[in-house]
Amino acid sequence: MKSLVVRAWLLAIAAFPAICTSGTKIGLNEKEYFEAPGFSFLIFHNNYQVGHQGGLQMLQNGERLLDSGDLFLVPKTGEPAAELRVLRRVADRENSTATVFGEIAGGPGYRLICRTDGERILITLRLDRPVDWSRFDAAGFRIAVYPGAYFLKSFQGDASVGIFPRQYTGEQVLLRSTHRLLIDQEDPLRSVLVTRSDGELVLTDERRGGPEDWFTIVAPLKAGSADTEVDVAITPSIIAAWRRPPVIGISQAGYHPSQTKRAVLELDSRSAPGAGVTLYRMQLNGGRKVAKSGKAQPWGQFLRYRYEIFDFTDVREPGVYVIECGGQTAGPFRIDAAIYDAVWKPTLQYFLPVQMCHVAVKEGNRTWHGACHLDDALQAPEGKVYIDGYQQGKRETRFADNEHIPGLDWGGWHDAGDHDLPAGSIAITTLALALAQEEFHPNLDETLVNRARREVLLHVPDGRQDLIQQIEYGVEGLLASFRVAGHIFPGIIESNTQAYSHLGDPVNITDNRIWDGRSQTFDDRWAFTNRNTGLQYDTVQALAAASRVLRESDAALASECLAAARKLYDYEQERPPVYAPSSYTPTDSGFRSEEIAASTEMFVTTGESRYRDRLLALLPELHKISGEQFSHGPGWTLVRALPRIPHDEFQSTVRDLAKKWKMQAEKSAASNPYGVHLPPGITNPDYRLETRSAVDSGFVWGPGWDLQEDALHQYYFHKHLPELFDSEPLLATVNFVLGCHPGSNQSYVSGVGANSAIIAYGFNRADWSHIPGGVISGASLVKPDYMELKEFPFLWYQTEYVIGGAATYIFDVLAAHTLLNEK
Ligand SMILES: [Ca+2]
Ligand SMILES: [Ca+2]
Ligand SMILES: [Ca+2]
Repeated sequence: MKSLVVRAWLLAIAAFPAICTSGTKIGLNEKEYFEAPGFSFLIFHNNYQVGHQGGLQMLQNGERLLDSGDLFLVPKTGEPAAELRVLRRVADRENSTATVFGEIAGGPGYRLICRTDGERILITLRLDRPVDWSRFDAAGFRIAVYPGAYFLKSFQGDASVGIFPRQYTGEQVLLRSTHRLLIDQEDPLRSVLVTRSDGELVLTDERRGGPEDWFTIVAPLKAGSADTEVDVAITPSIIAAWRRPPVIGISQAGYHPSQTKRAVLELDSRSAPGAGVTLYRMQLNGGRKVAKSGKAQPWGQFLRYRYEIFDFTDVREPGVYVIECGGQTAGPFRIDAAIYDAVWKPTLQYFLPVQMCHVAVKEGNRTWHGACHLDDALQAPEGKVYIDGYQQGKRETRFADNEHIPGLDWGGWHDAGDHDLPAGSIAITTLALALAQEEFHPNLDETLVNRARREVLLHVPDGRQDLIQQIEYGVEGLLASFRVAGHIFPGIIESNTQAYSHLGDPVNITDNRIWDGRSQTFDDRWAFTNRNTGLQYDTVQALAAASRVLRESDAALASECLAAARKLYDYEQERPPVYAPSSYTPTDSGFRSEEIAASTEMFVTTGESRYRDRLLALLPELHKISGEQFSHGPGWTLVRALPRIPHDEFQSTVRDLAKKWKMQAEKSAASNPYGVHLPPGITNPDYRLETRSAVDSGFVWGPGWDLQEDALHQYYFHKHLPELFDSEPLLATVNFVLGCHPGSNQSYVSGVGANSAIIAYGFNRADWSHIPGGVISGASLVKPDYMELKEFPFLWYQTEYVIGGAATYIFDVLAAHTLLNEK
C-alpha cells in the first residue's frame, strides 16, 4: 500500500542519522525473537530457506529485508551439497541470547549465537571443527538481502561504493569490504549497517541463473584456514517515532448495497484506540461528500497488530466511494447491486484459457503462448521418485518405461506457475466449474476454442459458452488417461528439472515432436500413472457433475463422462483401496471421504439406488469424524442429498455433523477480525506456543485458496441447511480475497479492484507481470506473528496462481452475486 503518511514523514526525518538509539533498545522477547520498535529479528522461527523464508530473518519498519541467515558451504565440483539440519533453539532472555544448534548432515555441529547490545544484533557462527577444505571451496556466514527493497539503492564499503542493479550485470561480486557495509543510507526505513572486525564482507548478486534469486551479504571463513568462528554485527535502523501506516481492509471491488460492509483496520499496536475514519462518496460535480465519518470500534489483537472495525453497512446509496484513515486512502470502490457482475469474468476470459495446455492462446496481436507439449507423454520409469511430489511405483499400464502413451495431447490446464498437468487439481477445478455452471448459469462467450487448429482466441466469441468450454477442457484432460488405460493418471510433468524450471513461453519447453525415432531429442514429458483410489473417486465426482451440465451442449461427451464415472466407481468398488503417493493425489482420510462424496455425487446424478445403498452402508464411517473433517471432506456433498434420501439415520448423521461443524465454524470465524475460517496454522494459539519452544520447519502458504474452497462448501451448507448456516462466511471470504485481509489490502485477483496483484507468480513472472483474473493465495504467515504479502514475483507461497483457486473464486463470486440479489 502506498503511503501518504510515510512519504510526508520521510521528509520530516530526512535529517535524522540513520541509526537512532534513545528508547529503542533491542531485547529478546517471550516469543524468542529480538525486538525493538518497528524491528524484529527472528531466530529460525521459519525454516523454508528454499523459498527465502526462514533462518535468521530481519523485519525493519514493517518490511522483511534480510532472510535466510545461516551457515553456508559451497562444495567443490563433484562433491555433494552439504545438507544442514537445524536441531533446536535455546533462548536465554536474561542474557539476551538465542542460540541455534545445527549440524552438517553426517558431519560436525555448528551454532549460531545471536546476542544484542541493545543497538546491534551480534551473530557468532561457531563450527565444532574446522571446515574440511578438501570438500568445500567456500564456507562462512551468509544472509540474503530482499532485492525488491533495494533495486537502485546505494551500498557503501571501506574501499568502494555502488548501486544495486535492477538486472543482473554479469558481476556476481558487487563489493568487498574489510569492516563495514552500509546499504541504502538514503532511506532511513530500510538502511542497514553490517560490520565485521575479523574478516571480509562480500556483497553478491546471485541472479546469474535467473531473476528469482536475491542479493547476499557473505562473511566467509578464510579458505584453507583452521578458523571456526565468524562474528558479524547488524545495526538496524530503529526509529522510535515510526508507526506502521494503517491498512484499510476493504473489498477493492466494493459492496452490494444490502450486504454487511466492514472496513477492517490493521493498526500499529502502539497506536491510540479509536481510529478516525471517513467514507466519501464521489460527486459528479467534482466534489466529494462525507457518507459516513467516525471512530472505528476496537476488535482486539490478532498476531502482531491491533484491529478495529469501521462498519458502514448503513451506507447503501449506489456510487463510487473512497475511504480514509490515518493518512491512508483506499479505493475507489463501488457500492452497487451489480458489484459482482463483472469481477469473475477476467478469470474465465483470461486466466483459464491462458492456462490451457496443448493449444496456442492468442489475444489480438499478442500470443500468450504457443501450442505446447504436443509430444505428451512418455510412461515415467518404474520406481522414479521425482520433483514436485511426483512418484512412479510399479507399472500398471501396458506401456514400457519411456514409451509414448498416445492421446495425452489434448485437454488440461497448466496448474500454476509451473506447467505440469496434475489430475487431482484438474478434477477439483472441473468440479468447481461444473457446480458454478449448474448453480448460477453465468452467460459469457468471449473466447473461441478451435480444436483442429489447436488455437484459442481471447475476445473472439464462437457461439459457445466459455464456462462450458473450460469444463470440457478439464474433462478431456481427465478422460485422456482413462481412455488409454482405464484409470486416471496422477499427472504429467517435464522430464528434466531445467525444463521444469522454464520461464517464458511454454511452447519452447519441448520440441513438440514425439520421441519415437523421428525426434532424436529426449525432451518429452513423463506421465506418472499409478492408480490412487482417492483420485479415482475425486474424478468420479468431477465427471458426474460435468455430465449433468454438458448434456445440453455436447450429449456425447456428457454420456462419456457418466459412463467413465460409472466404470471408475465400479473399478474401485471391486478392489481394495490403494493410495499410491504422487503429486496432488489424496492420502487416506481414514473414513473413506472420497468414496462417500463420489457415492453421493453418483446418486445425485443418476438417482440409482445402488449408489444410495453404498452411501448408507458407509454411514458408520461418518460417526467417527469431526465437524472440520465433515466440512473439509464430503459434508457439502452430503447436504445436497438431504432432500432426496429420507432415511432416518442418514438425516440424523448428516444434520448432527453439520451442527458440530457450525460450532467449530463460529469459533473459527471469531478467531480473526475478518470473520473467515482461517486455517489453524495461522490462528491456533497452541501452534504458536509450540514454535516458542522449538525450532519449527513447518511452513504456511497464504490461506486464500483454502478459504475459497471453504466458501464453496459454506454455500451448500447455507443452501440446504439455512436454519443453521447464514451466508456471512461466504461473503466475508469474497471480501477477504478482494482486499479485506491482513498484511495489505491488495485484491488477490489480478486486475480486479483499484489495488490488485498485478505482479504475480504466473508463467510470465520473469517479466514482473500478471495474468488477468489469476488468483493468488495471498498474504502468508512469517511465524510467529507477521502476515506478509510482498510485491515480488518469485514468492510462490504468496503470489502463485493455481487453477483450483481460479475455479473456486468464480464459484464464490457468482454465489455472492446470486445470494445478494435474491434478498
Ligand atoms: Ca506443479
Ligand atoms: Ca466461447
Ligand atoms: Ca519431444
